[in-house]
Amino acid sequence: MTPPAAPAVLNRPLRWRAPSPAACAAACAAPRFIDLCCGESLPRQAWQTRQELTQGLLAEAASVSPKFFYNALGSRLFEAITALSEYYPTRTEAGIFKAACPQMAQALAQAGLPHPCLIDLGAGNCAKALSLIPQLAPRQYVPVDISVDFLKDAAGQVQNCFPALDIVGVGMDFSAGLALPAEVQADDRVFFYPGSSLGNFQPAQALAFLRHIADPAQGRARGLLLGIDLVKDTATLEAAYDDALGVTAAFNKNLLRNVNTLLGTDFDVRQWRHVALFNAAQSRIEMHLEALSALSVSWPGQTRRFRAGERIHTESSYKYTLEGMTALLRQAGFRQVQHWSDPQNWFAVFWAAV
Ligand code: AVJ
Repeated sequence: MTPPAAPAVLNRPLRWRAPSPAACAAACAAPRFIDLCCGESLPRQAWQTRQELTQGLLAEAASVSPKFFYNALGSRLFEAITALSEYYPTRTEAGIFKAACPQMAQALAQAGLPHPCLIDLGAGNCAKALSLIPQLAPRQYVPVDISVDFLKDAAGQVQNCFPALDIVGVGMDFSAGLALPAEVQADDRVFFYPGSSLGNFQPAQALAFLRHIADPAQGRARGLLLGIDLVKDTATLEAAYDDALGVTAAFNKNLLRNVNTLLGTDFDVRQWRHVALFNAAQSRIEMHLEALSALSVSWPGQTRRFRAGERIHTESSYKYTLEGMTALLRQAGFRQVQHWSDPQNWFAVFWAAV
């Protein structure tokens, strides 16, 4: 499949460039930004993070949550992954957006949401929302991400592209709940959860999270635009998570560097190997880090020994069927569910209205 041509704005690298007069004018309107996870310096949150990491590392089957991939370098490595030929999800989803965007806008309008408050979960570089904003015409745009500094830059770029748009950037870890700040409009909320990030939750947790979004006392969603990766042949799936250049391997190993920073562990990245496999019984890609030899890892007050070949489970990325995701959304309380997909049925974008 030929990748669709991205709008010029999506090809802009996230780096400093000499500002144009227009950009300088727009810089006067820097987006509002609320950091709820600056956290790593807030003693309580830092303590909770260390607790969570310690628990995972000391478990018999060691694990670290995939949210710890996303420090500043991790967000950049993920951005590089989305440009890999093996990683089909991003370009396939972009193709669906491009082809079906007018129909998506129509579905929102029919649901009485011609100018929604668009809440972008795990917005990252905001590239996906940038392609939809012209057609979805949000009254407010709310990019949310755990990678605070990366998101700040990206939200600033969105503001440069749409100087009049009301933007409220939110730095937060929403895996534990969606307590959005008061600056976020309460009405006409449409959640945008693209890229198949919902796949990081176990199906039961995914259901709970979808219910939380739809709950009038919590997320207050009127609708949800959800991108989901679909089950397909194992070779295609495994190549997407174990690319020839080793970018995904670097992304996986960078998690150990982030854990060193957050917890004070002494992981040596060179002692670990990237492993990606499709677990068909559970319908999920698993990523692990495997110890190349017997070793031990220490951090304040603790040590964990690993045998040669022992693994740390770092990510599960669940793959759904069209029927399975439709049923899950209905079960979560969304009444009207429809979807668009690519010709190969590799990826789907769902519109679910409450
Ligand atoms: C951001 C969770 C959707 O599971 O495909 C990419 C993360 N991990 N390559 C995915 C990821 C390895 C990605 N999500």
